[in-house]
Amino acid sequence: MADCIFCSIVAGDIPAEVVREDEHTVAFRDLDPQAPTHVLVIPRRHVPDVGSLALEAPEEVAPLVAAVRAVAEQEGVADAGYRSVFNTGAQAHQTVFHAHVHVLGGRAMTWPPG
Ligand code: D5M
Repeated sequence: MADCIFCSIVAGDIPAEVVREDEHTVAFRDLDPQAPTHVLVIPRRHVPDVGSLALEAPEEVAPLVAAVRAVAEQEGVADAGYRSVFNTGAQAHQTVFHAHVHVLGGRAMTWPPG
């Protein structure tokens, strides 16, 4: 989609530190990391949020979640525990309207999130 920064990363038009790719997803390091490990996992398909992915392409939801797990294992944070976050909508601090999962790990998390 034109003017979508994450579509540009998927297309290879702008650089990103890609850590994993498969048929359905791309995972790359967040520009503004909030934890020692902070990776974004996105569907290649442009949809604004994960709920839209579930409606438009439900067969791509499981690969997205599996990619989150694979990234956590690859980054060495799976055993200690990690957080997966879908910010959905402006009030929830979604700033990029291409579905993405934040994978955060490498430190103790607090609850509730801010
Ligand atoms: O999270 C959107 C996240 O996307 C935010 O943590 C910054 C990150 N971001 C934005 N542009 C880039 C590029 N070009 N590379 C890597 N990371 C990026 P949200 O849940 O929408 O607030």
